[in-house]
Amino acid sequence: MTQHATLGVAVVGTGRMGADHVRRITDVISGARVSAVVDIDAGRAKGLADGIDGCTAYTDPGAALAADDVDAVLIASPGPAHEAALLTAFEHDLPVLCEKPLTPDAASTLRVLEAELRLGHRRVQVGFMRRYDAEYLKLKSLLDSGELGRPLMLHNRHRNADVLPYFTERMLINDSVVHEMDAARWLLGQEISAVTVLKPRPSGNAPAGLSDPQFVVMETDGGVLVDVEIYANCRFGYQVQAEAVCENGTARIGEAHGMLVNSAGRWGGSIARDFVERFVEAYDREVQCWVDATLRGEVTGPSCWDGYAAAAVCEAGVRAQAEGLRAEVDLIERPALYR
Ligand code: ISE
Repeated sequence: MTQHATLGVAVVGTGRMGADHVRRITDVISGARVSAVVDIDAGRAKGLADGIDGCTAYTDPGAALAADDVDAVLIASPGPAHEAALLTAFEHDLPVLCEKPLTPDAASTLRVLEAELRLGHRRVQVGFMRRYDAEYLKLKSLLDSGELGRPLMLHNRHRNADVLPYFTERMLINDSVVHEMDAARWLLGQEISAVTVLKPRPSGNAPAGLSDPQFVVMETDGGVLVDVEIYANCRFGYQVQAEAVCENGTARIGEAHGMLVNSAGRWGGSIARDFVERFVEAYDREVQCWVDATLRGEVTGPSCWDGYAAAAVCEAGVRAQAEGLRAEVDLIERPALYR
């Protein structure tokens, strides 16, 4: 790999997130350009590439990753396609930013982690973008400062206005609560050791077959309780909130207090429509940090270990959800590369 002064990025998968990242790299952040777009839909890839100077459209990730003008890869294809793309990136020793989930289950994530271990150095930053949100970052530094004493509980609310028709019950865990699983591990610096899932009666707004909302309770190996209300069809907007309860105080984020308007006998503000809007700055910061670190020859941010640990917690979560029991998380010992 020859790295150019401006990082040439191949974006693999140009659906909603992929197309948004193409826009971000082209128009928002510095130090990188999109030199390749890859999609099984040739027309969609060509449509995007045609609007960008020096960008080539591919349908085969292998061909794109072998190209001379590709220095790094951003993987935003559907989860089941990630493993093959990651292994191809490793063959070329290319730096990768991979959207969550790293892969859809713990066994395949472990295969990716082992392949990175064989390379002998980190190559992957996983797209857990909550870690780049300004409010999450403030909460993390407050907890790390010790000012509030030890954290005891972390309450979370994760609400989507609605979800696509193919959204399944296990996706409440794998696709949505996975963010809180990672955020809790990161905020607390602890691993999650067990998961329980409770279900109230389903909302009449939930599609048939989807028991929505659900209440997920996680225990950490440091004795903290983490709860998450996941409500995927709340209708009113997109809301992600977290409150840490500590020995000497509490701290809450995600109230989204932008402008408050008083008018016609009411007061209030607006609620984001979806995660692309709510977390736009976090995504920008995430991709900029990846580009900056890559240009410095470093790999920072959530690692394959974080991707694997989140996948293992998801697996316990899905078991707890299906069987109505408390499921323990099964983790391998953390390899030295990720300590
Ligand atoms: C989606 O995939 C995301 O990553 C969003 O952040 C989350 O809020 C949503 O529930 C997921 O489906």
